[in-house]
Amino acid sequence: MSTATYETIVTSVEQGVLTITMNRPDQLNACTTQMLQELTNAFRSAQKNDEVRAVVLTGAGRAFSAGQDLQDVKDGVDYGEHLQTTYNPLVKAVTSLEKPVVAAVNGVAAGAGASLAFACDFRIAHESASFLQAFVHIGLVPDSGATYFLPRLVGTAKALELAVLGNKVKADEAAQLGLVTEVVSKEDFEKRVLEFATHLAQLPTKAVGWMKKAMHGSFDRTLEESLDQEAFGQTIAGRTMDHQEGVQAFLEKRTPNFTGK
Ligand code: T3D
Repeated sequence: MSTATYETIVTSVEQGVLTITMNRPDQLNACTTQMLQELTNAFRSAQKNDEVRAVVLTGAGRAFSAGQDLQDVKDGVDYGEHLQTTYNPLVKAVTSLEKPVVAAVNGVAAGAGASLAFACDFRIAHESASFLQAFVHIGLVPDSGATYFLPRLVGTAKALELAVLGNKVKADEAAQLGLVTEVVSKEDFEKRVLEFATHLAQLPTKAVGWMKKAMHGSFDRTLEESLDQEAFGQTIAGRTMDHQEGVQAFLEKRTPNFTGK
């Protein structure tokens, strides 16, 4: 793991799970340039660290993230350039990480904060969580992957409705829409997130990493290309120790002990 010291995020590793906490609670974890760089570094370090087999992204305090810190926007900045150097590398670091990523959505996720949650592989929502495509309220367009992830999660019509109307989607509605994996009560939230992520960290990590890559690219491929991709993936997975362990455990009628190798 990188020994980098972070100022705007907190990281910890427990049972193979790296938890990254956005830590600007007084600003609802709104993203400054520094925080975006630190988040990107943390996700890139997770790729290199064999100890890490799953990642949780969450926020300190009552919010997941309110998106771009509107106080941290410099006069005359080109937003497109800013996105290309901050949010876009972060979104790519999350999606290209060959390990599962859970957004533990502990409260409101607005603007690019919602996009970040959508870029994760799973979303566990606290009962007070909500999602807000806030961009329209300040005359901007969805960014940080929202136009990619949202239609894939809820369909084009609903994605457009959420973007144009900018209404807040509460946790239960988010679950009905398929935006979140599950909604958890405040009493059980932390325990459930760790339980869910620990389960992910005990899976055959290389196979899971490959599944993530294949599913993300799926809509861009023909059936023929998908079949080729699957055959290639199965060659790789078939050579892992985790595959051997999975078969051995099945034959011995026991639970497999996957190591991520
Ligand atoms: O830069 C680029 O490249 C462009 C990229 C843009 C990406 C984007 O994310 S654009 C969208 C930016 N985000 C927003 O527009 C959301 C703004 N915030 C809100 O709409 C609301 O705060 C929330 C719905 C998220 C929460 O509402 P509520 O009522 O629970 O809390 P609040 O009272 O509005 O906020 C609490 C504090 O957080 C408050 O500070 P104060 O008054 O206590 O000192 C508020 O100003 C601060 N805060 C909330 N959001 C942001 C923020 N400070 C800076 N930036 C924020 N985005």
